[in-house]
Amino acid sequence: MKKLLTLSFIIENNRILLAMKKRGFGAGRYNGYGGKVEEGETIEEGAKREFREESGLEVKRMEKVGIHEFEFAHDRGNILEVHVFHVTRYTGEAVETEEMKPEWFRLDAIPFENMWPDDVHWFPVFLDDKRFRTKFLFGENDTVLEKDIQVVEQL
Ligand code: 8WT
Repeated sequence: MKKLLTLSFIIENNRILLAMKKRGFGAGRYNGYGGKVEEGETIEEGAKREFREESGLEVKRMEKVGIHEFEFAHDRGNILEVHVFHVTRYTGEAVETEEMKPEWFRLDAIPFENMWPDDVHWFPVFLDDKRFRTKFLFGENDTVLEKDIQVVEQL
């Protein structure tokens, strides 16, 4: 089974917008904005909706930059297919919600120790403005058991 999710980031002026997830899946970690794609919406529509709901920002333009396949060792066969977007035009200012506390980070000071353990592996490719396809297998405590990161011409 595959589940479709989105994950979106703003990068501007050598800073990236991350949000501390305050509750639910991934609580205690900085992350981009995203979530499940719902029935009846495209992946892009889902990405924009989640971005608006979680950040208060309205996406005007975004570009798909990567696709992850995440799998957990204790749940083999259940693939989380995560479509990653770079938001290049938006309106508004990020607000704190019950779910997320936004914070801008310099690109040379990304808090990888407080992020998903896969991020430290693929962010360099993302920040280098390359397109990517990855597969990660997670074990106990979300440790990375296996990883495969491919730079691709087209997604
Ligand atoms: C990540 C958001 C994630 N890794 N890098 C994530 N960002 C299922 S493992 C995982 N959510 N979930």
